[in-house]
Amino acid sequence: MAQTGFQIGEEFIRAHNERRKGEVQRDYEALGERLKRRGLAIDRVTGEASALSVALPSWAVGTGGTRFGRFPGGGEPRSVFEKLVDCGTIHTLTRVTPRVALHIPWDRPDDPKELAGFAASLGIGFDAMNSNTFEDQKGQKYSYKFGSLSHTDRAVREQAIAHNLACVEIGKALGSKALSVWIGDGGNFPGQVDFRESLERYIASIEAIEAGMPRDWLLYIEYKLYEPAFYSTVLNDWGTAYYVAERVGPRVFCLVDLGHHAPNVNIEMVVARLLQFGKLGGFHFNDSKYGDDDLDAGSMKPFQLFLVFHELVNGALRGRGKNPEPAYMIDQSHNVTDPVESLIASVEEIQRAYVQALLVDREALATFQRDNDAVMALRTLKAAFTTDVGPILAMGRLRTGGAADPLAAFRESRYREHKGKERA
Ligand SMILES: [Mn+2]
Repeated sequence: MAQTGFQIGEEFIRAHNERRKGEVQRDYEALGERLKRRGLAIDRVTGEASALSVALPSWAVGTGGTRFGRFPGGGEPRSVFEKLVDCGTIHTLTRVTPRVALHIPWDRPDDPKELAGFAASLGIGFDAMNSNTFEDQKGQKYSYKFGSLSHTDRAVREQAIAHNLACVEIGKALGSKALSVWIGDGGNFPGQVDFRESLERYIASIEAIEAGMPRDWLLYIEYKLYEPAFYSTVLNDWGTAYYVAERVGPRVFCLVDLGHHAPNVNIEMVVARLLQFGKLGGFHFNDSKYGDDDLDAGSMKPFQLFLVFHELVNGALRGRGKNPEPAYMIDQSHNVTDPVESLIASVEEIQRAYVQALLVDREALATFQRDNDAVMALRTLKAAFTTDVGPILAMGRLRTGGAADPLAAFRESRYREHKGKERA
């Protein structure tokens, strides 16, 4: 069995919490008073906040990079086991990240059963499997230079389908129940790709993958506007993804990556539409200024994140319909920060937006919408968005055994310093 090395222990967290408990309690009571005046029971909100679950991507605990370089810090994970240790640490501190999404082949385990056992010893499990046919792997027969699932050559498509089914096989041993597929297929120049034929080939490949999955698995298809194909992308937007999901069948759902849209696209409306049509599978959270920047969730557009959760809460209140429980996952690239710190901060931002969305006075909002009172409708949303829900998040962690201030606890523990020595 692999070694965990240094870990942040219960005793350490208890001491950290002991120093902050009084302050958290006072802030919590004050906020509870304010929410009570708005007809909200704070303990119920705190319970819902603690029930949120966000999956961590195995690839994000290492330093990312751009095509201009990568600047790793010390103590980075060197294996999938060490990546799980870092993910387990984030769960230990935040208590809302019990699952890891594995990327194959970057984190292909030699022995999936052994990896599953190691994860269980850390108190975590596995989320969706993520396939990769957007780059060539050592020893593969055909190149994906001109596409994978939509390639013009049947042999290339079959190789890409086989890779996805291999991911499913690994996932079965790990206890995963879903496969996420994103492809880079598309064209860089006008005329390069036949739009219609390439989409038909992609759909046929998705049908083959879906047919090869166990009955209780879900298939998430992730669309993206552009990059690496800079002129046209085969699965480019939510409408196309919706069409594919609808055509292939009831186990196929659309995955919304916040960074995969043109600037200023109304993503919260995309979310509402997919929920309405019963085809929203889940999310990849991140944030961006210009394109698919993969910055930390909530760092650029926290109001947008809140509006997305507002629609998700609306959807849940209206009844899920054909939509599964949405799969929340972070998909970020940490280039200048400690990846664990960025992930802790992102988890907190995601949870914050969710809790703020729970505070919306939906009855008042419905009245203002009926009366066409735009000013008061916006004000109703802003009243929730501007509420400092920090005490709810902190109290939720105190009650579930996490750290009152997970980022501060991480630094106090000198985790990275320890790992720098272990992972020399
Ligand atoms: Mn993504």
